[in-house]
Order: sequence, then C-alpha cells, then structure tokens
Amino acid sequence: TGAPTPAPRKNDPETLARQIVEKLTYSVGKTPAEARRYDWLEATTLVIRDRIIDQWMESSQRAKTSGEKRVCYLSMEFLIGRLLRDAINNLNLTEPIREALSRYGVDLDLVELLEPDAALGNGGLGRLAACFMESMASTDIPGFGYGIRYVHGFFRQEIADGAQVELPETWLAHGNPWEFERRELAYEIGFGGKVTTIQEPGRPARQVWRPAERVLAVAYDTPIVGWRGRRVNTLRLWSAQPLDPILLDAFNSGDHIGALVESNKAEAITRILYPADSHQAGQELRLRQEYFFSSASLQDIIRRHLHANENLSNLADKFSIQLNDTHPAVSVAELMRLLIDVHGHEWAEAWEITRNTFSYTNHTLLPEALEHWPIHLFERLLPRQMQIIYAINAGVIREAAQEKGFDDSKIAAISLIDEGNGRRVRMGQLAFVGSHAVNGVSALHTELMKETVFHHLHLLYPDRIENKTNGVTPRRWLMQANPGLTDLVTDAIGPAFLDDIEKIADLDPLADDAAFRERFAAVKRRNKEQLANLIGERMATQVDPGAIFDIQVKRIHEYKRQFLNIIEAIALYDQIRSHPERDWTPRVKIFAGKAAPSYAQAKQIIHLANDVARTINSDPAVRDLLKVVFIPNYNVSLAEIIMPAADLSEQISTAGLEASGTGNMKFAMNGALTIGTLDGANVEMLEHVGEDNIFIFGLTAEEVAQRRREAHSGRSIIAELPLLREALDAISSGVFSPEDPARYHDLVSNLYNNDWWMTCADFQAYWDTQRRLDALWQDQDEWQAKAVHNTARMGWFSSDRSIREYARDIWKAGPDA
Ligand code: 26Y
Repeated sequence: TGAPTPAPRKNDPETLARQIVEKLTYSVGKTPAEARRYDWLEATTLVIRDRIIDQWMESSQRAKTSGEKRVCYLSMEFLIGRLLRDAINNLNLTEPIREALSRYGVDLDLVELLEPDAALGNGGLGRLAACFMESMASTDIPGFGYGIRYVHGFFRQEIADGAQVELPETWLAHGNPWEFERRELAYEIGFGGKVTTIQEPGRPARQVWRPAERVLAVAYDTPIVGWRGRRVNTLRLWSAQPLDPILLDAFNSGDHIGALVESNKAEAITRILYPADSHQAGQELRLRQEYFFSSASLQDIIRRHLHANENLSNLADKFSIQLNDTHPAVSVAELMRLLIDVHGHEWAEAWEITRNTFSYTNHTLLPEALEHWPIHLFERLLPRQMQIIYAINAGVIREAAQEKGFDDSKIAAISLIDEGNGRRVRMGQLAFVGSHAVNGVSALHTELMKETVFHHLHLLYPDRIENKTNGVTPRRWLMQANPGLTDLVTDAIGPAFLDDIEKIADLDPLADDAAFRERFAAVKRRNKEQLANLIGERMATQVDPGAIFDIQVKRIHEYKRQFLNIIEAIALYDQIRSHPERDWTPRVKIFAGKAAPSYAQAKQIIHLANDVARTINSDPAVRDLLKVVFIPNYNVSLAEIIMPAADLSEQISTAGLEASGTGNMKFAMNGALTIGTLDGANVEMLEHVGEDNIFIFGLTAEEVAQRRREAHSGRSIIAELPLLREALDAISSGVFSPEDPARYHDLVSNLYNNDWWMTCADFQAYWDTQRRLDALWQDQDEWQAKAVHNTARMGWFSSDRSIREYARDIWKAGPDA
C-alpha cells in the first residue's frame, strides 16, 4: 500500500518521558506541575495506546489480506480488569516507563492503581474469556472477541454489619481511553412482531420477519496486546442505542417523559451485567441481551466475510465461532435465519454452514444454571427464531429415530424443547446440535457431560464431545502479579520461560537447593506483607505474615463450600481455646467473593464468615494463632494481590460440581499448596504436581452421586463427630450472632436434614488434612520444596496451551493450521 509507514517509536525513558509530557500538555491540558496522579494515568495510557495502535492496524491488515481463518469468541462476559499494566508489560516497557515517570516524581505502581477495573463478568467464565483473548494475541491467532459493553459492570460489594450490600459499579465514569467507538459499525436488531409467509409465483415460499421493535447495536473496540506486542487483536463490545434518540412528536405535544421512553428501553439492554452465575437468571431482559449481542456479532461477521468472499458458502473455512456457554446459543437459530431469509440459502446448506462454523463450550452441569427459556417468552420476542428451532428439532429427532432407533424417552431427552417443565427451549441442546465440536473445561467435567446432561446427545453424536482443560495467562497471573517471583525465576533458570511457560519446569530441581528455597520463601514473605498491609489498611485487622495464609477466594456458592471452611475455622477456634498448651500452627483464614443478590444461602455464608471473624479476632484467648478475614469487593485487581500471597489454596468444592476452576491454577503457579477435592482441574493438577505436592481429601464424584441416590443426610455423621457437632451448635445457638441468635438456623438445619453438598460427609477428612498441613508448616524446608514444585510444574495450565489445543482440534486456525 502507498501509505507511509510511521517511523518505529523509540522506547528509551528519555523519549517516553517527552511523549508523556506532550500528552499531558495537549491531550489532558495540564503542565507537569499541575498534574494530579490521575492526569499522569491518562497521559501514560495515551502514550502506550499510540504504540498499540501501530501494531493493531498491522495485525488487522494482516488478518484481512492473508485470508487466514479468523476466530470469533462470543461471550456475554469479559472480566478483563485493568489494562495498562498488561499492555506495558506485553510491550516490554515496564522499566523505561517507570523511569520516565520517576523523573517527575511519579510512581508507576500508584498511577496504575487509579485505572478502573473493568468487571464485565461474574467470575470464572468471564475471566477465562479474558485470559483467552490475551493468549490468542500472544500465540498469534487472529482472534476477535464479541460481547456486551455494559455501562455498569459487576456490582461493588460492601460489608455492612457483616452482610453483603450491593452498590452500582461505574467504570465508565471518567471515560475509557482504551475503547474506540465505531459509529459506522452499527446494526439493526429486531424484537417481537410477526412472521409472514410470502409466496411468489414460481418461487419457493419465503418467511419474512417484521419486528415490532428495533434498536441499534453500535461497536466499541478495545485492542488486546499479546506478549511482546507481536499481535494486537480486537475485543468488540456492543452498545444498544435507539434508532431515534427522541420522539419529537411526543415531546412537542408536551409528553417530555414519554418522548424518551423508547430511547430508555433501547439503552436498557446494555445498561447492566446480570450478577447471577451458577444460579438462575431467567428474565426477559437477559434474553434480549443474549439475542442483541448474538445478532450484532453475526451480522458483523457476515459483513466481514462478504468483504473478501462472494457469498457465505465458505463461511466455515474463513471463520470459527466459539460459543462461551449457552449465553450466545441463540446464534445458532439467528445464523440460520440470516443465511436463509436474508442471504437466500437453502435449509440443508445453511445447516451445514452453521454446524461447521460453530463450536460450544459448556461450563456447568448444575441444573439451576442451565438456560431454558419459556416458549411463550421466546416466541413473543423472537418468533422467526422459534420457528427455526422447531425445524432444527424436527430434523434432529428424525435422525435419532431413523438412524439410531431412539425410543420416546430418549427422544424426549435430546429434544430442544423441554415438554415437562411448562415447555421451554433448552439452550444447551440447541448449542450442541448446532456445533461441530462441544467441549468441557476439564477432563473430569467432560466425562461427566457425557454421562449426565448430554448423555443421549452423546449417544447420537459420539464424536462431538471433547475436552479442553482451562488455563490462565502467565503474563498477568505470574509476571505482572508477582514480579518478585518472576525476577527470581529469571535469575535461576534464565528468561526462556517468559516466552514458553512450560520451560519453567527447569526450576524443578531447585526445590532441593536450600539457598534457592530460602529466596523463594523470601519472595512469598514480601507478598504476604503486602497483603497484610492491605488488610490492615482496609479492615483495621492486624494479621501476622509469619502465619499460614490460607485463602479461599471465588464466587460464594453452596457447592464451592465456603461453609465447610468456616466450620473448620470454628472447630479449630474451639480446640485452641480448649487446649491452649498445644503447639498450634498460626493461621490466617482469608475469604473474599460475591454472592448473587438473589441467592439467600450464599449471602448467609458471607454473613457467617464476617460474624465468625468478628468473634475470633476479638478473642484474646486465641492470640495470633487464628485470624479470620473477609476482604470485601473481590475483583481481578484484588486477585492480583492475593494470588502471590497465599501459602494454601482452598479448592474444596463438592466433587463433580466445579467444572474446572481457574483460581486453583493461579494460586499453584504462584507457589501455593492446594487443599482440594478430586474435582474439576484439581484432578489434572494432581497428575502434574504429583501426589506429594497437593493435599487431596474427600468423596469422589462417583461417591457423591452414590450418596445422593441413597438420600444421605448429615444427622448421623454429626452425631458421631463431636468437633463438627460443637461447631454447628455454636453457630445455631448464636455464639457468633448474639444480636440475632436464630440467624443461622436454616443454614445449620440443612446440614442435619439433607447435607446435599456433603459438608458433613467430608468434614473429618478435611479436618485431618488441615492438621497434616499444620504439621508440615513446622518443617519449612519441606513446605517450601513442595511450593517450588508447584510453581515449576504448573506450566501446562497456561491458557496458551488451552488456546493451541482449541486452534488445532476445533478451529483449525492459527500459525500451525
Ligand atoms: C445463565 C446464568 C445464570 C449464568 C451466568 C454465568 C450461568 C453461569 C455463569 C457463569 C458460570 C461460570 O463462571 N462457570 C465457571 O466457568 C469457569 C471457566 O470454565 C470454570 O473454571 C468454573 O468451574 C465454572 O464454575
């Protein structure tokens, strides 16, 4: 092309300092003397952004002209957190930028803290999407993220009198320098209305959908920089806007509020993130969000395809679309509609293209988190898509009956329509049949998918389900979060692991080197001091960095069993008080996480953690032997401080319930030992780190299923375990809630009558394993050796490895395709 290439930018502190001051002057409008820290953030971001844009244009151009296959990752959630440190690190500018700012007496670390944390997601699934975006850019895959630009991300959590309070989050309040609005990229999205059949002489009948409502989807692009800046991919988020900003007739006739009703209704679609994860959220607005971003993304993909291709017949050769859970599953019906109604393809060909283009990742087996929409709602909002779903269903059922001889009960199991439940559309079934590949997120979870939710669909399509174990990006979760450890490892084995994280295995022999272990422990100690300072400042609780930092951070859910952890803390408290003479190992139990606002049990668990913390921390009898801390408002930025500071990582879900977990990987990578069940990716972590270096306890998934079939309850177990009984008695008699002694009656009586989550069943094994860990802590050489093995053996859990597997087996895209 004839455009002049900009001169390569210089990266010395001199040049960077000059450019930052230039931005400060001409873009922010401040002199260095007047500038506040926030102004320096803005100026620094703009300097980094310029460098990214050069690479971004280059990458986009390359993907366009090479004709290589592009990967679109459709996700309702992208939990990306802060971007500045990520970008600076991936461009290798950390030291020169630090130096440039220090010339003006400005501390880069403090500046970075002012960036808002983009929380466009709930938890694991959203954070996985963010790690995958970074890894696609780092492994040179032309990846495109598609999602929703929520005005309000995940709520801010405060704790008031021990209970969770939800407050609105406002990440866009000061503008967002990372995003670029693309006004020219806007698509119409319809809702409601009618479908009519048009029969023209000599031509096949056509269906025409005339929506009753229409809104605009406008694109906002954010660049995602890969490691060493080699590739910059795009995260495209859709914002809903009205076609007409105001109804002038209404306004002129005096109805000033009514004139804005349409506009408000449109904007409501992308106003707020639903704060429910593995807990039901079946509301109309959510279905509108799902269809809104699915349709906009597909229209955009089709436009991009037709830019370089004559028609859509070869769509699947040029684009792969990954559905991140069922949230975008309506895409299957929508692509069929676009292919048939808009682009004139025949049904059979459209179905072939659709299936070859889509693939689907399942993240949960929990019945309450499986999406199924009432037919009447679906039909009212998306009448044409409903027709298409019926037609898809008819085809699948025909195939099952004719080719596999499925009987009625098997047909009912695979049907896209759940007839038993007030008639609902099953989104998992839709995503499954509309995809050529379906994957689970850990080996165990994938096997359970085959046996449970998708048992019959797996019989019908036995080659479709495969496993893709999750991973996390080592750039954010090791290099940026833990610079001390990164420097130490670099010093010990050289920098090769920065480009290929599996080379961190070279560290393994150093577990036997006493001098190295000491340095490793010293890094951990500094990270713990940093977390202790944060806890001191935010919560006015003093914790001793010499104690075991025992940490459970994740969404609050019964199946994740924060309750089990709290009961163990109470039992330990009880024992310390009864036997003050024993040689107790000091522990700090740290919790953080948010509960879905409508999930009463989860909120009770938060309340209990805070009540227990209040009681134990103010009891002089336990001195510094036990502290309990609940840190409010867990988010990505807080996780970056917590992960490197853990000695012990709690991964204690009821076996068979946690699809994978990714926090487990972040902790172990940073040298924490894991106490965990044989659940999700813990099983594979055991294989990689070896049984001497991980602490596994409790029932297996199979044993859990067995006990549930036997209608197991906790009563007899509690009767036999005095430690457990006394802890539960303390809770239910109001020891921790004297102002409201009955507060936890329900929580405790559920254990007696049902114990659905095997809290009682696993208690003794959990307690025993914790005491083994207490003893191990007394032998610091042993503990630190195991910690080194964990860091050295976690390379496989990089999201680079996950992404390479997706690219090779599912997408057939990327440098090795
Ligand atoms: C339908 C709605 C209520 C809903 C919204 C969000 C349902 C589920 C979710 C999110 C689920 C989620 O985050 N799942 C987690 O995905 C991680 C990444 O694969 C797993 O590591 C983790 O085990 C799983 O719980």
